[in-house]
Amino acid sequence: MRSDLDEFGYCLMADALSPAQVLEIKTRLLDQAQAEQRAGVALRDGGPMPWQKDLPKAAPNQRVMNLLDKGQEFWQLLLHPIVDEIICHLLGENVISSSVTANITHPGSQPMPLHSDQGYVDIPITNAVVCNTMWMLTDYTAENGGTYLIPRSHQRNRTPDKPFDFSECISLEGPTGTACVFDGRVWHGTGPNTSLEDSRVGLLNYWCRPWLRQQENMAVSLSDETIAAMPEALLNRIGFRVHGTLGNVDPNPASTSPTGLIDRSKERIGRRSVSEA
Ligand SMILES: O=C(O)CCC(=O)C(=O)O
Repeated sequence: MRSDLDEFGYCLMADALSPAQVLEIKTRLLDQAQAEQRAGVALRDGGPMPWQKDLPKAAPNQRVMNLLDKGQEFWQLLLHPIVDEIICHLLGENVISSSVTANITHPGSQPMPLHSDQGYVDIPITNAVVCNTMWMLTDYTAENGGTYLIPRSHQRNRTPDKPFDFSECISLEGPTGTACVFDGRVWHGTGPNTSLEDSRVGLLNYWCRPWLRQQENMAVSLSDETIAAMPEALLNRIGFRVHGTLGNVDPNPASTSPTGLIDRSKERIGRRSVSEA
């Protein structure tokens, strides 16, 4: 897997999740997705571009954000052996989670423009600073929205100049339970779902080097209850750790443990409360 990732910019792991893990994670995800639909806050995606006026306007896909706060079922993905073995190989041992989200494609969706997941890095982009793990919670096929990806495009050192030219793309395919890790420089995007009734359920673990700003603002997006319940190994992986001089809270040892882990519950020494002021 490591040599595939280096050479092709992506690698696949069969049976990365057991059927029981898939069931547990997918059940919680689909419940959440339905609840967001009922509440009228579902995040829709996969519609046509503004200039594609001849296509149906609907955006059939659904994104579900901020999953770490929406169920403990998702936590295991950040502690999976793939992190130490593959993600750390690419981004170093102090890698942190940038976001945990889902992308569910439904029939009739359009392809996402091709992009690199580190398009915000100045050109030429010579090193990976992020990567993604796509967890396939259903079978992935070329018809149901299997991710479009251009093998070896991580070596091009730039972002796509023709984001709607899919001629070099392969479709990521694999049975339920497969994981795909892809380098942040690889050109890719959600494939179109041309099937009649086959939805594709994918969960994305976006990872970054520990000095890069995370996609999700974990310190704000996670509830106090979630943070209090998370094991230390998980807090380590979501950025609740000082890295060099970055991500600091206060050099005062009251707020960081001897291992450098930030403990929000510890008293801030010398703090005057707002009500006292
Ligand atoms: O869901 C997919 O197949 C890919 C999603 C993607 O490329 C993205 O969210 O940036």
